[in-house]
Amino acid sequence: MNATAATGMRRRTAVILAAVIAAAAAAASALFFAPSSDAHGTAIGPPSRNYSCWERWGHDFQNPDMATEDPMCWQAWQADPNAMWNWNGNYLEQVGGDHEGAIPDGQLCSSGQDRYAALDAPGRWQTTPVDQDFTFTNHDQADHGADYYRIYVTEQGFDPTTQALGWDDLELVAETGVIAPGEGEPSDTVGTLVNIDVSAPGRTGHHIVYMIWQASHFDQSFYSCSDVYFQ
Ligand SMILES: [Cu+2]
Repeated sequence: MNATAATGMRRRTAVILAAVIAAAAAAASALFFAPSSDAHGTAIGPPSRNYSCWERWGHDFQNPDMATEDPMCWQAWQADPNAMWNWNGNYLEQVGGDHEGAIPDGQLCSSGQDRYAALDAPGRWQTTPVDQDFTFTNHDQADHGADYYRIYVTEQGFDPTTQALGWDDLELVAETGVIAPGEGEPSDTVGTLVNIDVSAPGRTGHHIVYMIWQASHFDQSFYSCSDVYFQ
């Protein structure tokens, strides 16, 4: 082999290596950021249980410190890491608007899906501090738009640390009409952030904010539980 051929060989090897590294990086980042072809969404402010656990621990989900520092996230990651990577996939299809018929009491946070069942567990989920008036933000990653959003907050007296959430525990505090695809604040990643003003007076301490997002591209209904602390 002459010197030119050897250089060419090294170059080809470098190109192949670069491609392999790029593919590996893409595979790794797919774990952290759901690909846009499969994009859906969830509440990011205050963050849903699964989004919150993914944000804090997604890069470090096998860290045993989580068991003591953030035990509800720990039990959720232990139950089904794959569900936690799919933080944006907590939805049902073809519910036909009958959310209460589709989701049994005690299973609202998982929308009745086995793989998200750990999200229904009562306990000391980490909370986001809020005032009685706050802005609720959903990340609509694929610009599905909405037929409507319904935002609920638990009644005063409900205790998320000991009770699983039922429909009777909720008060409807905000509802929107149709939101067109892309209407809202552009996200710095993909899709749109939809901000909804919420007012939930008369509450103190740990509560759950429950979202129903009826997407408009298809009969696809998203559900989420966000833990908040009214101060
Ligand atoms: Cu979707």
